[in-house]
Amino acid sequence: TADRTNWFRQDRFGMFIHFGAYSNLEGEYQRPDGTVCRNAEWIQRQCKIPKDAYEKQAKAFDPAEFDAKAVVRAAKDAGMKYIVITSKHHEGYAMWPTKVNSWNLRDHSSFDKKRDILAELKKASDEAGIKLGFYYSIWDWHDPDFPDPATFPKYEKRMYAQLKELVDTYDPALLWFDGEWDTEDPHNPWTAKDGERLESYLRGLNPDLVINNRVGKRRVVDGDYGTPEQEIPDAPVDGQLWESCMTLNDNWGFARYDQNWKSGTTLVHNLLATTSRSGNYLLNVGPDARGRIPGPSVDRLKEMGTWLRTAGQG
Ligand code: FUL
Repeated sequence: TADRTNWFRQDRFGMFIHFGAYSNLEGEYQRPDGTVCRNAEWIQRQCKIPKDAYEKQAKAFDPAEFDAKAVVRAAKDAGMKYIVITSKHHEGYAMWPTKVNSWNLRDHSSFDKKRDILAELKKASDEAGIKLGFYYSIWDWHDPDFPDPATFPKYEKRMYAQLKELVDTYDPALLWFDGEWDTEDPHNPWTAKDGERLESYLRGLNPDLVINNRVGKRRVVDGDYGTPEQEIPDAPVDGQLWESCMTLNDNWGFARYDQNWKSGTTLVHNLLATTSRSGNYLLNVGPDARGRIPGPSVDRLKEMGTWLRTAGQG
């Protein structure tokens, strides 16, 4: 693992991107009775949006203004060295033209059929010397085979196929799993054994892949590093590598109503608190329905970069 994680231990500061079909709602769902329910990437579940209504809104998703070069520039200017983007969040919607199903940005959207934002991001990242990784949710709200232990193996096959597509097509440096838990969903069939099997499968595809601990059950032996969320632990967890992920406001996905932005001072403080404890800092942006990173996010990233360069570390 020492070799595999070399870059990860050096790079320290990354950009998380939460982008999916939920982004198209921009945090607000108007119910048939006219009332509005608010949430970001969990909006489908938290607002109990019926499947057909959710699919219908996804059909209109057209992030035409997603600009991979601008995203990479924003990351680089902030002093970030790697990017992790949601390839598939809990909603199950793939952000690349997967052949496994049609619930994806090419086949179920109003987006330009010739575009592939993961390919665009890969190219722009390579050109800028930035590493690219993919978040992938094991938990899947869309695939009917997920929740039933009897049909789960069928889902698992499709999940393996999607992950192979991602590795073969985009050669990611890192995979960031999520949705392995049973706290939110007591019926989540994912076990520690499933995690071990998946991890060795992925290592077989590419032994250099850096993988987070949510591939399994967040045990020290699962994956390469721990994933505290929205917190900076006092001490490293069990001597494991770790990366603290955090939002710039209160949400991961874009939420029009959420203007509770952290200050540049707080963000720099968090970055230093994390890295001084040998952790990595993965700071999130959530592009809007058109694919643009919100202005207040870009401003804060700029502020951090300016501070880092002034401090002579950028
Ligand atoms: C959590 C997810 O449920 C959130 O939506 C977000 O992706 C966060 C980074 O991980 O477990």
